[in-house]
Amino acid sequence: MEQSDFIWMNGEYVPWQDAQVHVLTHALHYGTSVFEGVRCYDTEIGPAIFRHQDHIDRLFRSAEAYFMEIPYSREEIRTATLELIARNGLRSCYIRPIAYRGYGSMGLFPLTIDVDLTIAVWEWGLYLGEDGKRDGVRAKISSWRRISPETLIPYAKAGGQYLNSILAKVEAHKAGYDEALLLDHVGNVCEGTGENIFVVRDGVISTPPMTSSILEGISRDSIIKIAADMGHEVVVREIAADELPIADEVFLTGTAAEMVPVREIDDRPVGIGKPGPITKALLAVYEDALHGRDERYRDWLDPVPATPTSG
Ligand code: PPE
Repeated sequence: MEQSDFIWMNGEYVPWQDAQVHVLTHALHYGTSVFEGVRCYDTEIGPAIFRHQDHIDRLFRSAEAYFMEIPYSREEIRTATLELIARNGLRSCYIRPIAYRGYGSMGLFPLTIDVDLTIAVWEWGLYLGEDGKRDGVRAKISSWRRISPETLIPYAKAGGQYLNSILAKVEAHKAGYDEALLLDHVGNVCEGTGENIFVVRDGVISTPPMTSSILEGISRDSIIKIAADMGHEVVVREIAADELPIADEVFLTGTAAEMVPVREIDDRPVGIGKPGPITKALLAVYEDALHGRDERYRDWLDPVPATPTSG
């Protein structure tokens, strides 16, 4: 991976290679961590973090779901992140805050173990590649179902939960596909391994609801708002797996992946087998929003100060 100079660790700016944890860190053994994936873009108004506050709020929601008290305020995390980007001299980057049960004791009762917080920033290209974004990706419906609310907490972005995504991702990769699509525990369409899904048919855009065990994506929310502003109807509803083969267009949204058309599902072309007109039109406005080129979405940007405020 691309390294940067500093990582913020429990309040301090630590050189990249010194940002280490003990092997008996609780989260390493039991997945007791919650994290975020955020992006900073080189925008018209300088480097700026996309929907920063929304990501921080979700971090706190995830932490609460697992009884973790983050020992910093939302505002402390926000300013530390802005400062970290400035100190690393980055104009665009991926941002990974993670709160985790640290070193102290083992065993499944975690509430006595301190919660640590680190924030890392580095340059990270698109998750499913530039060509995936341009031409669309080939997806496989996974034999693994997305975690259900009966076993875990689908709305939380917690470390351990990603074993589910990893199983689906590896299965798809071994079978020669770019990405896996997971159904929920009752067989409705849920999401990709790290992206939400949208389906277009007869000009109507649909996306699964919270009750389909999705992670409530911030990119998903942005696309819903942009689509509405473009005069499209977006229907949030349960989507049967049977609807995928008859969709005109399918696309995925996520911070790491941004917005990616799906051109094939289980070896059948989606629509005409390349990114469709609604997908392309949405993508163009979304790109403008991310890069501060569309005034309507400037409020979504949290600008990074031009120079580090200290040290
Ligand atoms: N579902 C899952 C399971 C998921 O991990 C993500 C984000 C989304 C939906 C989309 O959420 P949002 O980024 O708020 O639009 N996945 C993050 C981590 C990916 C990773 O591989 O790590 C991300 O995109 O940053």
